[in-house]
Amino acid sequence: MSAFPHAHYLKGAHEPSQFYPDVGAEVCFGGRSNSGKSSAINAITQRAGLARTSKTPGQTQLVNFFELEPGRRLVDLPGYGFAKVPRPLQDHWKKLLEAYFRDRTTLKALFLIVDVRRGLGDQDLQMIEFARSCGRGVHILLTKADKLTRNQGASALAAVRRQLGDSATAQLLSAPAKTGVDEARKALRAFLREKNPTGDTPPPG
Ligand SMILES: Nc1nc2c(ncn2[C@@H]2O[C@H](COP(=O)(O)OP(=O)(O)OP(=O)(O)O)[C@@H](O)[C@H]2O)c(=O)[nH]1
Ligand SMILES: [Mg+2]
Repeated sequence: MSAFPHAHYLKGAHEPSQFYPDVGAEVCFGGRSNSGKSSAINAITQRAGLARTSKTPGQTQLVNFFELEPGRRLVDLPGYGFAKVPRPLQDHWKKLLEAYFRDRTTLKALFLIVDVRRGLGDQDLQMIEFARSCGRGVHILLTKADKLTRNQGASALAAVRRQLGDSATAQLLSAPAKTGVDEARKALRAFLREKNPTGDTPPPG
């Protein structure tokens, strides 16, 4: 049984004007190209094929909105760090992501997807810093944990936690082995339940 049996794709946006209406609550999935964002989304929702995965980096080219439950969304962001994406498009994505993080009132948190074998790169650190400066929560999913031994995974996680301090939480994840999937789903649900200061339910009276 899927954790989100009614999850479905809403739309992709190439411009802020195409963003899905900003009501309810959402969590976005960002990170380097090919780090496993789309696979993580499918594993966490238990919906194979919900987000499109690929061996070719740079596959997710739009800000893709998915509805998990009424008023609760998950957003798959284009990945960064893929050199073959033409410069003008990279600049366009950067502006698009900045606008999204700055202005999106329903955005509760960034789930930052990092290949556990690579660790945090400069762009990951910039993304964490930027999300925090916009008042968003940050949870790191160290993916592809199945590529490391249990000990190697544990020490990679400890290193990332030391590096992050209180600025973010972190965990290991493997999409094919399903390790860490329950923990990630719990974190996702916790962020989506957070009270929205701008309110999706109007105050009484
Ligand atoms: N072994 C292993 N492979 C994984 C895992 N997660 C993703 N992959 C593989 O990594 C590749 C990229 O996965 P995607 O989920 O498409 O990555 P993405 O971050 O969405 O990529 P872009 O949308 O192109 O930026 C695919 O070949 C996946 O099968 C994992 O946990 N373990
Ligand atoms: Mg993707």
